[in-house]
Amino acid sequence: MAGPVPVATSLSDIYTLDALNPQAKRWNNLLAKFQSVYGQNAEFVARSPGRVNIIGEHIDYSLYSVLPMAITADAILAVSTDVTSPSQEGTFKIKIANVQEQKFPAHEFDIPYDAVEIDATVHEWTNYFKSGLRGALELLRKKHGAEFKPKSMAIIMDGTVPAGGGLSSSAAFVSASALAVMVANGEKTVDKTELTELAIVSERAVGVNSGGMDQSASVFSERGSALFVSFTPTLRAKPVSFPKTSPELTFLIAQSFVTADKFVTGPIHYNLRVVECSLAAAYLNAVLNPPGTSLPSDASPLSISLHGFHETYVALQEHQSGATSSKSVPEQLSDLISLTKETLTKTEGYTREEIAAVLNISVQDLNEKFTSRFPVRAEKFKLRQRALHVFSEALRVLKFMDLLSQGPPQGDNDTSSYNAQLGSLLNETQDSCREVYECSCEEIDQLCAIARKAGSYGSRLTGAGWGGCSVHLVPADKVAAVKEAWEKEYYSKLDLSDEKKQTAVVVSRPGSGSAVYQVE
Ligand code: NG1
Ligand code: MG
Repeated sequence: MAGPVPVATSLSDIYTLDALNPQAKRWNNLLAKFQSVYGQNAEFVARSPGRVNIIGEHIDYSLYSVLPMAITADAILAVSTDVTSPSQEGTFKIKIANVQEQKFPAHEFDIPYDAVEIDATVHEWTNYFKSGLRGALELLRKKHGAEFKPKSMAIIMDGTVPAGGGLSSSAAFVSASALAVMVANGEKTVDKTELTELAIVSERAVGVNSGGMDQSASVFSERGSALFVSFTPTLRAKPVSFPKTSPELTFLIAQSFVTADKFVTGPIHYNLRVVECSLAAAYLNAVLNPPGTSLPSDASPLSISLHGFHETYVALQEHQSGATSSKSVPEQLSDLISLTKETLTKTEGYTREEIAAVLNISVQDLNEKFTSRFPVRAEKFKLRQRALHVFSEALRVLKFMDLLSQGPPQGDNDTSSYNAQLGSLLNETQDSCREVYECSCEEIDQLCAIARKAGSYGSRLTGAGWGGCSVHLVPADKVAAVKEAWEKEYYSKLDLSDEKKQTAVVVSRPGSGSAVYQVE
């Protein structure tokens, strides 16, 4: 599972094994495009998929474990390093084009060896490549020393993960880019953990202060399995299979066609939630731990997380009582939910002044520490609601994992009630996202309500929310009914092109993670 990304897989395998695979046509098209734009053959193709998150929403950046799975839609990059270098000393060349050339215009960059500049204030598709490039070069420089000279590259990219749709087109593109750069610069094996960690940090350069779920799912996933991703003490990804059930379970992904653009709304949505969670951790620490306790700096986007608070709190309690805690993690999380309710009593939220006073720092210091790198716009920070969502969602993930590992009761021919238990956890997640974390939207709520009425066990938003995609746990024999209900009650009311209609709903099967295919 850990270990290297498969680098030597031959491209011809894809065609011979899957001659009828619609993907083969797309890959051929990519290679033909490469030939027509650059007048030569690509050397290799790097691929990374999008993902759907099954459960564990908005908790990765608080360092709690999540359960996503890779989907078939992906980013593929055809690459050659046979590029005339720029005349300027100390630079290398990147030529990059997209299969959809109208929407994503081609670019050429001369880049200094040690300074990949990214302007996160403009929303430019090549920023994602550059962020993967920057991360990969940092790693390569660490490995090979300061005199390392990056190779020039010519690239054609094709992406099928819808942008702004909650299926993580960005992580697919960044991970595939970082992988492509590693291989272009001669790496014969690429370690999955290294690749994921660099992709996580890289993506923050594009302006979103994200957690690590998407990149982990994109890199580590294995065909046929979901992926349990933990972030502490180190990044770990474990494939998880679904038990056999009857009726059989299917995941449906339904687009809302509400585009949630994190670049526009980051300061009031995503990045604000990251700040609220870190502030909640700091606040709970200041009130509940002994005076002077500082939280350990960790891998979360703002270096202190609710999970960091959780661990510190439990350790200090144990220390005080002189015993090791006999409480299980679910019990600890239940305690934290009660403590949060008692400690963070203001439902209307907390001002900067109020928080700074409790943390015993100035408002200026608070701004410097929590809101300077990724600006946010808010008068009040809803610490109570955000912490409650995170602790309860972390608990739901553990319950879901427990159910999966137990499987349905032995000998049951009809596992409907087991299926319904899985589904109701997803429904609880949606309730919490809508009411407590405030990251859903009317359209997603509608899609969920329609699906449940037509037979879905559990329906919820997936990814960041505020639009984008929803995921539904549906018995195989109800898939048609759910699709029909959506068409009648939702999609037919939107003015959709045929192309959009076709991508509105997909049956998702867990797909495989990052790989490189050699073109011979
Ligand atoms: P989307 O919006 O689906 O890419 C985002 C974050 C994740 C995670 C989810 C919410 C990025 C790249 N990803 O996913 O890390 O926090 O929201 O669970 O921003
Ligand atoms: Mg994204």
